[in-house]
Amino acid sequence: MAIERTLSIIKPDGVRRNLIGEILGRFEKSGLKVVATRQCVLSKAEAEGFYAVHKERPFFNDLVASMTSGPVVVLVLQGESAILRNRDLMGATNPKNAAPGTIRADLAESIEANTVHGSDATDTAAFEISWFFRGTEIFG
Ligand code: IDP
Ligand code: MG
Repeated sequence: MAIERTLSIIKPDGVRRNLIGEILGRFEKSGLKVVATRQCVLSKAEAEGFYAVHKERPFFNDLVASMTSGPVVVLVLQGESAILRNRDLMGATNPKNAAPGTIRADLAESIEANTVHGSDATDTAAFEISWFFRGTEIFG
């Protein structure tokens, strides 16, 4: 078991519905530490670059449109196995398939407006964290 860092984003639908505190509370109650935070509106270029891995997918344009539709809260979470623990807290991509008690099951509106992003592996976590934060902005 290793201490890891992972990138989380409270997506525009979550910020719009006043869920920032609810979601941060779930991370903190689970024992993950919030070691960096930033609120911003993603530009189209930032969202396209961040989600470049999905650029051939049919939902790519809708994904970029929804991620740029309002402010997001970008977080770095730190803890033992943080990447997998965050994915477990989030639940499945489609809220209809998400386990009860997960963020997406409890709070998400749809597969498009699914409220949170979370890195899915060590390499993507490193890329995604560096996309948003300099080392000196992370207080782990
Ligand atoms: P993840 O967010 O659970 O890691 P990914 O497969 O990485 O899921 O997809 C990134 C985001 O793209 C999802 O969170 C969701 O908002 C959107 N997305 C994924 N699959 C679909 C789909 O089939 N239709 C519409 N949007 C989708
Ligand atoms: Mg993903």
